Amino acid sequence: RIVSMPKIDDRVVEGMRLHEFLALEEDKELAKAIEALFMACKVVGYEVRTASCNKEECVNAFGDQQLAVDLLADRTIEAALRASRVVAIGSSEEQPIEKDLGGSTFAVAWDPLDGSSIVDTNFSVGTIFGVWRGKRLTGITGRELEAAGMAVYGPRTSISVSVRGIPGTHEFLLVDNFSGNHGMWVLVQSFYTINEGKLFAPGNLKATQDNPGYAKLVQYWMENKYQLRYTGGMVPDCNQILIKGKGVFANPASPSAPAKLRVLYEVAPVAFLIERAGGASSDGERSALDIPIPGTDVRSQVCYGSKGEVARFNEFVGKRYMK
Ligand code: P6P
Repeated sequence: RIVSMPKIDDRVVEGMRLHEFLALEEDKELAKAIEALFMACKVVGYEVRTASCNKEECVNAFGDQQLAVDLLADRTIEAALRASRVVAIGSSEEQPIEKDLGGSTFAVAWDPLDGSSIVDTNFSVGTIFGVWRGKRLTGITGRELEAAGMAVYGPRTSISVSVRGIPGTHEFLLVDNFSGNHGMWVLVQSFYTINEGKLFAPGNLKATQDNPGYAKLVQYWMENKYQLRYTGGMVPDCNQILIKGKGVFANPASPSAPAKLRVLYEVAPVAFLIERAGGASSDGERSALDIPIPGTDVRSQVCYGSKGEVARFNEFVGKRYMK
């Protein structure tokens, strides 16, 4: 059942190269920022496969343990954005300050390696990025995003991206023909609808202990024989909703298991991708794109998926069980 069919852009075709896709974006500086992020993610994919997973003797400003590969990925992305000369401010989950990147036009937030705690088990991990116009990353919301993307470092390296001037969300695959340039980005599919379908990715299950609405919702999914697909990595667990064109991802909160996902680096950019693909997002009451971001450490519970699944999350869970 097609829930909604936003306008499809017939200029976007399977097999097109990244530079051809970005040529459709009228804002050439925005295209430059996206190109820099794709180039950085190509390198991060290589680093994930080759860098050490040893724990660094340090933690980030949020107190999270940092891996060598987290820091390497973070530096790679920062360097690429600085070299683009169009990014004024950058902030990452590893260095959650607003850093001057020497450019003029955009403010970029990124999670360099989301799910790095599962790199050692060789599960898929990813990079999440959001691009805003201007020179600040506080006092904003996801509603003002100019572009967002998430790279998935799995058996294949892909990026799902959405750019404001081009309808839909689009998946690019890194096609490495061993020609020595470490591969090229090729558009393999575009997403315009997220249908109702029985696939679920239930995060933060410990919240069912004191969030009865979530316990009821998980029971609903189980009783209705939904297909369980959950790895603990937000990027692959959310990207699958785009690829399969259906399903629901939830990471709710409860008094004993407070919200852990950060709005600036994770929740807002992924909400942009899902909603621009015809899906929905919610913090339990409203679109995750409307969550205010007064600071870099704002966290929120979140649900992504088809409109029906997100409505069910709002009905069962809402925000009545938050801390
Ligand atoms: P839980 C990984 O550490 C992460 O930040 C996200 O990538 C992931 O969705 C979430 O935590 C998993 O949380 O509570 O389900 O293990």
